[in-house]
Amino acid sequence: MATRTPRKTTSRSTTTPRKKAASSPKKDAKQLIDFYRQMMDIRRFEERASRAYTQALVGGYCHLNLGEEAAVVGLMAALKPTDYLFTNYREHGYALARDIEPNAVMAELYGRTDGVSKGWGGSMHMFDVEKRLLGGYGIVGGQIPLATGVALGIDYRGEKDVVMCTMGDGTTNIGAFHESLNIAALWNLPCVFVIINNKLGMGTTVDKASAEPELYKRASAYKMDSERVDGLDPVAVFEAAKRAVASARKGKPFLLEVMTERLKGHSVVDPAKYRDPKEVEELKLKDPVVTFAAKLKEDGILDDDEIKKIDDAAKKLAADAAEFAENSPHPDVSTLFDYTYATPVPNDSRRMPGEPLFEPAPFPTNGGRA
Ligand SMILES: Cc1ncc(C[n+]2csc(CCOP(=O)(O)OP(=O)(O)O)c2C)c(N)n1
Ligand SMILES: [Mg+2]
Repeated sequence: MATRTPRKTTSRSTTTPRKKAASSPKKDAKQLIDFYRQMMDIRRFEERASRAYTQALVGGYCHLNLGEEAAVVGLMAALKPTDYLFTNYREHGYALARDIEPNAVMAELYGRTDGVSKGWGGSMHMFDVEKRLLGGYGIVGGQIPLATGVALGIDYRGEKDVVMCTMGDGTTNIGAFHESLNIAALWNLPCVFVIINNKLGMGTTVDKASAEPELYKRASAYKMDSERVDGLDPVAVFEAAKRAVASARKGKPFLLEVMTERLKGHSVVDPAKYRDPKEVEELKLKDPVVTFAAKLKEDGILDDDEIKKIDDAAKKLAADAAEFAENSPHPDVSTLFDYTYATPVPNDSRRMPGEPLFEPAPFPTNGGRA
């Protein structure tokens, strides 16, 4: 196939010095407060989700964005509502920051009909076409070729949207990561690949899993621009994500590595005993929600009362979502196969769990002769 040329762009390019965007301090303060509010909403939502899981109200697996709030909020703020998002299974925060109703996100965790995936997806498989969140994937790296394919579709149709595809550090050793980056760079696809480097893939540290632990450098193998950013600072993430998205919108895919922390275990049930207690203690000092609140206070943007009000509102949002989820009905089992494929597929099995794969063959009455 012929190499695609980058789409025609305006005068901006990643190599020209960037002009500082004009902004008023008041507008900046409003945005910073909004970032903090979103981070707090995610924090309290995840804590509530964790509690619901331990109360056996949530089934399956449940992975939380605790510690990754600044990364989530900064990234999502750089997208237009019409841009597409793919994530891994650690995606509740992304759904919230993408403006999906907290009630619908919590109801999905509970597996109820009012959930964003009608209760059939659960924690790992949030999907909302309207908000252009195309999943939620439990297979490590499963989202990367799909995101690249959507970017190809956008380019093919000559549209201006961008795809953002987030993944963990551990995912960069999956073949699909390399195949996708290669084809995206070769065909100039409008895709931002984001590595959420929380330094752990389950219990394995990055330096034990990756020969080149500075993961953003992997983009150089595909002549792709890349950057590493402090993922505990929502403003730094936002600025870096804006650069990455602008590049992708011009037909130059980008690899962004966001350095963050996983405050708890891999999933809710993981006690993370493999972590050094000293390191766990140090995590408290790095907590992005706490440090960002301190910064806003120091800069005179929020005082203690206002911080408490934001926290109280976040707790109420999460509690209300949990109550809503508990009262939402379970899906009817007859709808089990309704959303497997977007369009009907011949020969697709509609067996209920436990039903035999094949009807027993009829007993030959003619002794088996033709
Ligand atoms: C193809 C595949 N291999 C293995 C697993 C099991 N698994 C689930 S999560 C995970 C670790 C992924 O770590 P990372 O990409 O850093 O993401 P994080 O959980 O830190 O967000 C593994 C190995 C899986 N789900 N899919
Ligand atoms: Mg990780």
